[in-house]
Amino acid sequence: MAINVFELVGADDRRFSPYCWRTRFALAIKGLDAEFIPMQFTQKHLIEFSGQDRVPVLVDGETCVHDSWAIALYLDRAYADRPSIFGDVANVGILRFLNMWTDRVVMRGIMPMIIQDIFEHIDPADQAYFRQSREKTWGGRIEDIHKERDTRLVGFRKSLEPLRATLAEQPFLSGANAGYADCLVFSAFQWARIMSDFQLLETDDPIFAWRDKMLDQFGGLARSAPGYAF
Ligand SMILES: N[C@@H](CCC(=O)N[C@@H](CS)C(=O)NCC(=O)O)C(=O)O
Repeated sequence: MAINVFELVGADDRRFSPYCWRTRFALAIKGLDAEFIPMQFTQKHLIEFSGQDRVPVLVDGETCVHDSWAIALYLDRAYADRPSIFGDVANVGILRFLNMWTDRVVMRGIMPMIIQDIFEHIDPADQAYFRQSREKTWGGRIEDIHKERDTRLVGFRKSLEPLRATLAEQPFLSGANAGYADCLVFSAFQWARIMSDFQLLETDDPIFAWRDKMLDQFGGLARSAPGYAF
């Protein structure tokens, strides 16, 4: 039976959720196919059966798992005979840190810089919900938050210094080859690329070169998604 994954979709079939990208990459590492079912912000009834209102939601036969982190753990457990996402059990804690760092530092840094672009690239039916929920979270109007993005960019780039320094020493966070560590952090850049043409990175930044290599992993999975080509 096929694995189904509910994921967020914007206008023009933009599959932009960074969390759903983590699940796409986890499936790619395992070499598993899945059917992706698009859901707009205002179509939460589609995932009501999961008992919560966030995507990704993965359905595998009788099993339903939500939360990209829980999904990755599930896939490694359920498909233990396939390539491992986490590798040694000792990696789980380190990867959890990277999961959190991506959410709390990288994505929180990016969000106010691309908030207006996201607003403009979601389906018009979702815009009122997005405005109301995000303006509450960010404490201001989307248009005002947007105006500060050039100022925020300086601090954001500085916040990436540990990533930059690491990638100056080795090709990928996982070492010689890309692994789930890379997928976690890259998911934030993929989210931005799909919804915004704002240049988050300078082209001579080692992070830019790494991001480019990540676009080509898994047969060009990330590059082939509708988004901005840079
Ligand atoms: N910790 C969760 C976060 C899931 C999450 O926040 N998903 C977003 C999509 S990017 C969502 O469903 N948002 C719906 C909303 O904001 O109403 C995970 O890793 O899957």
